[in-house]
Amino acid sequence: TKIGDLDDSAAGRTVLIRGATQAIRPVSKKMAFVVLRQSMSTVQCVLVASADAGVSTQMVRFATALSKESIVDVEGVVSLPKEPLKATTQQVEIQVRKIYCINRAIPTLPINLEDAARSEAEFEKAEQAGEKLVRVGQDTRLNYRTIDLRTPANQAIFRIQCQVENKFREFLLSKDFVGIHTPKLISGSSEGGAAVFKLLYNGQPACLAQSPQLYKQMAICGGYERVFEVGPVFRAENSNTHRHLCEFVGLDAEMEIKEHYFEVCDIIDGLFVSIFKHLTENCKKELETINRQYPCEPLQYLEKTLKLTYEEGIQMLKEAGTEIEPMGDLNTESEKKLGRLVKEKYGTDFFILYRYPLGVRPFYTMPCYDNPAYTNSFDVFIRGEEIISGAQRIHTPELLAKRATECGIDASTISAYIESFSYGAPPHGGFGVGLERVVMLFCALNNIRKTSMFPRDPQRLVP
Ligand code: ATP
Ligand code: AMO
Repeated sequence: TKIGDLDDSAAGRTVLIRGATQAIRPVSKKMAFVVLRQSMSTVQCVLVASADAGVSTQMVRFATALSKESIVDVEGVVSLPKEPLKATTQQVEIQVRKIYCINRAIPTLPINLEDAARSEAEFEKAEQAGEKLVRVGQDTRLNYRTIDLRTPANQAIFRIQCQVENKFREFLLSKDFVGIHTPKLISGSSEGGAAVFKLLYNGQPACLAQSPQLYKQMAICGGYERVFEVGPVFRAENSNTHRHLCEFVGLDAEMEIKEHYFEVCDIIDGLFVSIFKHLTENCKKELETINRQYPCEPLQYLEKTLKLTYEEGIQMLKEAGTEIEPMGDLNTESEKKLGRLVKEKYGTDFFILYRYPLGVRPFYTMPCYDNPAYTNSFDVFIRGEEIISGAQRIHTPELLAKRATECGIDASTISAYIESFSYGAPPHGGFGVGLERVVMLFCALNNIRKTSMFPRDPQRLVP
């Protein structure tokens, strides 16, 4: 039986449930409560010693001696509670007839699940009432991630993540994209810069792919008009921030462009509006569960995604008193401020900023035809933080080699990629999304480690 399915209609039925013992409350020698949990759902089981029910006092004693988080099988009869139960648990009880321990957890766990599941507001309320509760720090949670993952919010977060990934595939498949897989062991950098993990590949210097960039473009050169990939991305950047990981899940897409690179923006518009709608309409329980521990304002977005030029963005920041270098990159603080300004003016947490200066974009980015100091590129933001980068790409080998050299990349190290554009290459563009960032920012969580099941950051390689 699934605990989440138990409601009034099951009253009187005998059920067999396997679950984890979340809480054990002895009442007397003859009576005890055991709260059983399966993923996001819990149910209260009642043991009352009675000859009629075949429940002995030894059985009650056995149940009260179980350690928290042990795995048990319970056989019992579903009953309606005398008084309403907590809203977070199923509104029925199980009158236990038999209980078997399948696997016992150690008596004292390194973190207390009840503490790990509390919201900041609960801690503050308890403190004001003079109660001492233990806050479980981020590092401790990650050290004991298998326990931490059992909190309702964490159960919900990775279900949301799965839905985002699934919708990404579903939407792009419906638009005739083909799912591909590109190598993660590659010979050099794909984004430029030094942020690559180096290794030896049968004695030859190699590295872990910083993105599928070069290969997704080569797939377009290979005649696949539209491709996407979901796969790991490795960045050896020493970024100890709330939004950088050394390994994350990249959702990448690349497509032929017929007239204008806004065709890529239109795909992003349709894709993300469909993801947001799906989450809001079909993942209510998950979102409520996350909100209970991490309250947030629901994401505001427009039916047609707002697009602003980089210059308009800079202008808005200037008017709001931010000193800003017109051809430089926006720092995290300016991006967040721009997010707030855009929300005030246009009522959306989700927007596209396009036409970035050439100097702040990777070498493969197509310069604007009318003014090569700018590029046919864009970033996409949720709540003032970047979730996507994308652009039209250079599809002529001469310009590509020239731009690589200008950006300090030895063109001979990527000659196979550059040569691909000599054999007939259509105009094309694409984008890359960070999955963990989408979930973090959709749910307004404060740290990307909360949306990576086993995060890899500059300090962490285990568990
Ligand atoms: P992208 O790689 O597409 O640019 P990103 O969000 O990782 O995505 P970065 O260019 O790496 O963007 O950084 C954007 C901003 O984030 C930087 O301008 C900087 O302000 C901030 N940032 C990056 N790394 C760090 C760091 N280690 N510490 C503090 N801030 C950082
Ligand atoms: P970029 O480097 O901007 O672009 O990466 C694309 C998206 O990936 C996410 N991201 C990260 N997430 C977690 N930790 C990190 N260290 C990290 N770095 C980036 C962000 C970002 O928007 N090849 C291009 C994409 C393209 O043009 O198609 C690229 O890799 O959400």
